[in-house]
Amino acid sequence: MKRVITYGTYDILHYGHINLLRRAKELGDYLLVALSSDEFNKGKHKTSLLNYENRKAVVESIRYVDMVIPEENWEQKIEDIKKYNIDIFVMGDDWEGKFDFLKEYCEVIYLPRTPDISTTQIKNDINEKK
Ligand code: C2G
Repeated sequence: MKRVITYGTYDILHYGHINLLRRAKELGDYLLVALSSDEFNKGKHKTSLLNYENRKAVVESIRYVDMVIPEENWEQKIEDIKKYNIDIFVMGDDWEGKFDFLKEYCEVIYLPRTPDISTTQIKNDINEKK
């Protein structure tokens, strides 16, 4: 039973997110998503349109996702890997190298981001169409 974890905000879900989650699940048998809390998003200088409860309900409904836990700080990753017996940590390659310190605890894989799609772009498009 290979257990995979990934982290993110997952606001205004799009196929870039789905591509990431699908590939992450394909690397193992069980996928845990640590979903950024609204508070933590502030720390990432991100404001999500959808609040945590809303984003959690959406991500939990994705067929590739087995469990959603809150991401509340930058320091929890090592603890999460131990607590949930994680074998593989996955992130999009916009984070390439940033989490290599986790290699001491599990496999670290950065997957190519899906080009030309982002929540920021979607928000901008909506604003332009107003
Ligand atoms: N992603 C992707 N392709 C896109 C957009 C996003 O592969 N076109 C991936 C990102 O690389 C990330 C995941 O989808 O792995 C979630 O993206 P965000 O919600 O933007 O996550 P982020 O704000 O980068 O949070 O501790 C880590 C942070 O919480 C990561």
